[in-house]
Amino acid sequence: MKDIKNWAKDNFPVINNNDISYLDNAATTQKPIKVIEAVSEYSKKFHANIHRGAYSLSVNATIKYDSVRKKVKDFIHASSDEEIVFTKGTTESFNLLAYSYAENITAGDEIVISYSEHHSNILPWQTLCKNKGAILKYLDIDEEGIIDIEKISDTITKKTKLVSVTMISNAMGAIQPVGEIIKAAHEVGAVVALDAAQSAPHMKIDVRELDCEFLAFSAHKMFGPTGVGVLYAKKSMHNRLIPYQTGGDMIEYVELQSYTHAPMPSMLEAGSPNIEGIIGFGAAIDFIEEVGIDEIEKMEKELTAYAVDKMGSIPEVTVHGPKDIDKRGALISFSIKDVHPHDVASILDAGGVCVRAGHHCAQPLMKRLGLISTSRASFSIYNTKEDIDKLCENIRKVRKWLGYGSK
Ligand code: C6P
Repeated sequence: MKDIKNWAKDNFPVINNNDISYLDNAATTQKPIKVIEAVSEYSKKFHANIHRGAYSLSVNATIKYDSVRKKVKDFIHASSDEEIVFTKGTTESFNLLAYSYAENITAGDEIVISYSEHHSNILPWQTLCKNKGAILKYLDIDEEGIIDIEKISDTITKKTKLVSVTMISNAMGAIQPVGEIIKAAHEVGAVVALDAAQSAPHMKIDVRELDCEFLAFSAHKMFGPTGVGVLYAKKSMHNRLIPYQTGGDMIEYVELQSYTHAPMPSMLEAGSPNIEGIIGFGAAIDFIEEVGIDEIEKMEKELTAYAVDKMGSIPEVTVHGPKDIDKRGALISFSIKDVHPHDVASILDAGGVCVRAGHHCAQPLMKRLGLISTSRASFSIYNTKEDIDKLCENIRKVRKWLGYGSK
């Protein structure tokens, strides 16, 4: 990939059709033509409901749909297709898990998450703890947003039954020490769920190497359609889970007053799924495989290092999160002295730069770090140093625009 700018324009219609530097990839990535065409081709030529029809159109749709499950399985190095549950996204994956695993939690048990979590990995556990009389505990973080491994044993104890943490913080960019956390959890017999929403698009995920029991991520943050996600559930956990929703496609037999459910993964996939979205997700995985996940990680690391340096040298700018680039994912949360992040985002927008501003759905994290909100630039493989230069050029204008003088 020599000329990324032209490659990006050739492959990503939104990048080609807008004169912008799109730096909100942690929120959602743009879709390559291949993904758009896969959805369109499926809708034009192959669409039928799956797992139902005796006719070949439906059988073929089922084959295409199930082939994506295999792609996802290979992508995260799971052991079997049965371990891959399709959901609407990371948020639904955690809600599903908290509901479906609830039978294993009783009063006085402890569930451990961290200050670094997105709300979707907080609220489902709050609800479960309230319903069961269990206790929700938080792993502490340092000032860079990294989970403090020195304090792990204060929080993960013999009472801990489940630990759920993010691999990369969407708000601070911190890569979390999940290896140590998984080890500590397993030592006390707890199971581990990982939030891979910000890691699956950027680095190799190997669930067997990680040795986690559950893992969640969203297709739309990795070049796929919105409304599609995954919950990986290790096979040895299947007998601990109960159906999340009931209805079509998740049953074996239905009697007047009872039913028996289908085996995994159907047990957790009630109703007609987002078939075209899942087909598009398959094309997104193909796209990532073509570019190469290691290549993506390498390019994004270079870009992030360049951006940290460049942004950090602008007076009045504070770059939040890890200083060590090896501990940072492909995103930078930043503040400009005396300027509200929403003003920053609006002024950058006027200069053709898209960044997110706010609490990034991570209010406990922001509060823990003494922040209310930040601006955030997040990168993907179609971004270039030119995008970072444009970001910095416009950051330099922000305080001027607001009448703070030339800094
Ligand atoms: N973060 C962001 O701009 P959904 O919305 O279900 O696809 O993903 C939820 C989610 C869960 N965990 C992490 C670490 C995330 O970053 C997100 C989504 C977006 O940061 C939207 S708030």
